[in-house]
Amino acid sequence: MNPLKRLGCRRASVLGLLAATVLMTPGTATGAPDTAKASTLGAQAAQSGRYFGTAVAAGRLGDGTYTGILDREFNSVTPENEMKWDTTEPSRGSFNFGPADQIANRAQARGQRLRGHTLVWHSQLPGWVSSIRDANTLSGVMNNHITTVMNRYKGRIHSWDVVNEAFADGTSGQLRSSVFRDVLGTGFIEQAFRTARTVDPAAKLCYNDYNIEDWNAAKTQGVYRLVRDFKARGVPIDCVGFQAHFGTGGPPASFQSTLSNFAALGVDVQITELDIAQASSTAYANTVRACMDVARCTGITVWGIRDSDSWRASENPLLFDRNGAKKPAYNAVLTTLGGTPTATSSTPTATRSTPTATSGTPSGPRNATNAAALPSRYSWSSSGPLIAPKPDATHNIAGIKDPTVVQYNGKYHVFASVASSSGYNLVYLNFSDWSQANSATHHYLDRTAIGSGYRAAPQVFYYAPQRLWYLVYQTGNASYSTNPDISNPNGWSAPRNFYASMPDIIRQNIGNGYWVDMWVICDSTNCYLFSSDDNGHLYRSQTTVGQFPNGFTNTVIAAQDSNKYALFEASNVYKVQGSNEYLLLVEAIGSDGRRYFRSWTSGSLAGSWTPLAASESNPFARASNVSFPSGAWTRDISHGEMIRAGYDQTLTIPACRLQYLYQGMNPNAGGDYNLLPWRLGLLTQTNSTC
Ligand code: 9MR
Repeated sequence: MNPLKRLGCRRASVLGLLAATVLMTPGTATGAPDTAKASTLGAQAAQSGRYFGTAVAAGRLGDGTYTGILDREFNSVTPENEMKWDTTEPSRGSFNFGPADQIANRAQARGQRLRGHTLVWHSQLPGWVSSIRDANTLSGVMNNHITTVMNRYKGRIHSWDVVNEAFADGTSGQLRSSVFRDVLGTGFIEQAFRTARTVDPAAKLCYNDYNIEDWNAAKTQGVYRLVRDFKARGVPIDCVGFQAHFGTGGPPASFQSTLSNFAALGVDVQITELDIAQASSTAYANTVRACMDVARCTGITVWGIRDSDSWRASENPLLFDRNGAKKPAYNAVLTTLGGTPTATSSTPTATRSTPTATSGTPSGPRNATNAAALPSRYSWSSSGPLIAPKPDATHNIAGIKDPTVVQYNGKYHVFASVASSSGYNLVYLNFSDWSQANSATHHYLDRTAIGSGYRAAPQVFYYAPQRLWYLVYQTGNASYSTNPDISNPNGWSAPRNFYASMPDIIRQNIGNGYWVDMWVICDSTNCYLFSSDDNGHLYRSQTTVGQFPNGFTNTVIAAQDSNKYALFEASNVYKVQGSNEYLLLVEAIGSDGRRYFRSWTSGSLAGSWTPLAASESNPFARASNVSFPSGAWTRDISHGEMIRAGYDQTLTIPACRLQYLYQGMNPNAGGDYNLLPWRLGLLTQTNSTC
């Protein structure tokens, strides 16, 4: 929903300007893949689901040139030294997370992903550890270190270098001597990975090393045997990091084979510390191509930003010169990632993507399998108003709107917009039964870290891979907060944005509309963010399940209608339980000026949408197909949400006896849109055949 535009559009509809409007038959929809090219490394890498990161030094974060490039180009960050043992636990049991927090918090606030580097390494190890001679002591110390550091950043690190550089250089193919190997034996690596898995099961656990890029090297073979053995025995390991500190020639000829051979063991591979003496374009392009050509190569990190930031500064090994200007190798990398270089210069360039063609792709009839899942006509029975505003001394609420609801732990948890003359914010309530909905306590979320200011149209779900609740809402951008406990209103984090700014394709199509009603849904591979523009367009961006909530890109028009009122806002997308079908609902304004819902289905979230019950005469839910046993209190069936079968990010709904929580209002009310008396009611499907 949108706050400000309402006067205009409601007046238009009330004046009956639409009465003569012929409703467009189904919004044309396109599932065309986005082949947009980006002009920054991170944005371009994201188009293939990869990240492009850099090592970051906390000490340089005050340098504007440095942070300018960092935030423009990179979507993953590795603390260069700040998570190493000598910094995080300089003396036994005394932890220092200051510098690492500085990097982690900054990255998180900007939607950049984090790599953790590193938990167990013979170097940058404080003397108190390297002097331990007792195995029990060292074992406890190592486990405690892993546990404490990983817990600190739990849920925030996509990949952890659990063990770093454990193999010897040269021809032995064996572990190097270190306090860990010498005191604990070769099993220390397994112990470290097992401990790490129990602490943060969502983080990918990597073994990271240098000089393992050449398939023929003894060291490479040693690491390969370790990973093969771990996989064979079920020891947890998810990835291998190839540091890729190369000489002037770049990667060895066998590099891509090495990556593929490791990937074939069932692990991801990542390039974790890339730098190349003298930074030849060819050498960089060859390195990046090796990753792009291996499906399980999930990302690339360069080991610093400007040459002057590098640990090997005299070899000028990075992508930016000491002034921050892009070097030729930068363009080689961007091109190899699939992007389009702009002029090589130090001027920051905004991310640009070419809008995708939006021509409609007519979709075929629903196939037989899917047709069985949902009927193509609907009738409903509505409750009376179940939830009304509960103003208090500081919240002079006129309407409660845009509900989102999950059932969890025996309760309904409802979040909604609350509207007053001073604007929009959010409210939370829970209750065990609809009969108690009206007596539930309203918790105003402007009193929490979510904060005051414009927040509206929430959507709640549990993101199972991170074991976190997400509340998605609009703030002008698409924003979210997280909470480990849905029932604790004070547990929500401060808002963060999904996008750096409005995607270009939206800017180009929004006209006089508003960017509203963000909606996230995931399948097993990707998460999609839908949004509307009150101008006839439904947009869709995507990221991977692993990257979520970061990396939303590839924004396309998922559906459109030349009559903006026919494809207006408040879209919902659900997975239908027990079928391969997804259901799309979009709110429209009918020829009577009243709100109603149209529906479509698709076999995939990124596919095209086929009309289901999508017209004024055969609506999904409209006053005309709803009965009101307790009195016709509303003629609008407006912004709401289905009662789901579960509560996770798949947004699964039952196929039978659907229920829809919606906003309605006294049809005689009028005046200031923000003061309209919206209430929440519940529709129950009455024509379910199952
Ligand atoms: O870049 C890091 C440099 O600032 C430190 O002085 C150095 C100390 O060992 O570590 C550098 O990073 C290393 C990384 O942590 C592991 N692989 C090799 C990197 C370059 O030495």
